[in-house]
Amino acid sequence: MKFTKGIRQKAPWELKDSDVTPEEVFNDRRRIIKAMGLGALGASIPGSVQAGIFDLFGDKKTQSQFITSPLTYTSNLNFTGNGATTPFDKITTHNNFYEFGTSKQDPSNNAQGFSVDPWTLVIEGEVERPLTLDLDDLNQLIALEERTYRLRCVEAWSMVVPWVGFPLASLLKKAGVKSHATHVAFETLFDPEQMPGQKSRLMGGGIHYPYVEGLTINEAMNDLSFLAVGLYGKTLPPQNGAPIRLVVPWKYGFKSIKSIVRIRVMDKQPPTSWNQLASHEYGFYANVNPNVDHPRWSQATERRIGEGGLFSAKRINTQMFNGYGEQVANLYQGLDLKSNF
Ligand SMILES: Nc1nc2c(c(=O)[nH]1)N[C@H]1C(S)=C(S)[C@@H](COP(=O)(O)O)O[C@H]1N2
Ligand SMILES: [Mo]
Repeated sequence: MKFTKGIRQKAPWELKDSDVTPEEVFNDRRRIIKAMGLGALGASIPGSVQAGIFDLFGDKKTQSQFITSPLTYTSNLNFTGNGATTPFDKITTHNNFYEFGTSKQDPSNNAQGFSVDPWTLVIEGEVERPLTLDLDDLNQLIALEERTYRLRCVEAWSMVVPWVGFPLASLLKKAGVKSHATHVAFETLFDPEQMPGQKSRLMGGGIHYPYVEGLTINEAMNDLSFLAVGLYGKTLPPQNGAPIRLVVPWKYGFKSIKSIVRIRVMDKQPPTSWNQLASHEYGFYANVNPNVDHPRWSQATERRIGEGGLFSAKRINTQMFNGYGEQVANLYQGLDLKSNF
């Protein structure tokens, strides 16, 4: 829960269908109110507030405004996005990263001081060779490739993101998964000094931190499961999950855990943050499925961020497995996708 200038901002688990659909309109309305306030006050307003009026015309943020550095990679031609890539300024200013606050603008505003150097990622548990990787290892241990994937949030919005990274399976193979392993657990950094949402239950949306996620071993070894260290050719901006985050494009966005410090191979299903918060609404599998509605809203369509007009985003049909069924449908043969959501 968050209060912004008297307007109560609801967390996703509180939203109703009528709340979810006009989110962009809601945000634009807030900007207009801000802008109208400015009009009434005239020239006497301070510069920081004045910035609000330019928001109305699109607060474009460029790559140079975030601390990112160029990466060396090759383009994977199987995942090019066919030119439909969401603009950089949308991908980096419309975020979910509750460690930095629950509104879409909070992460880009509050995460800029987030320090990821030094960083340690451990791969442990049911593996032959546990690994401890530092920041340089993340960008150099495995050859980087660019893959443009669709990202579909459970809140019914989506983007198309040109990630840079490597398959999760490549890393797991380096560690050597033991034959009886069944699942992989992921954990985000816990650092309340750097992540204000971890200090305040109100700001952190009620999640029990650290944020945790998980996959079955077969999902983790699927070629689509990707560890991203960059987007648009450069290292990840903090709000997108620097220095390394998971991307599981056939599942709802909350599975794509950010700023990972621990990967633990396990022999049982691990707990996951959104499932812990509201188990009747967010399952372990969380496969994108237009035929299974969220208890409070439809999943049949989605708003494609950055496409459409100033006050709306283009609405398109949601695809089964977010359109990646050819690569992953075989993982779920015999599983009832309605009850195993
Ligand atoms: N640690 C952590 N990871 C997270 C989240 C979060 O709040 N904390 N939000 C998730 C959700 S709901 C989505 S939709 C995606 C959004 O990724 P993006 O901001 O890069 O678009 O990140 C996911 N990973
Ligand atoms: Mo999401």
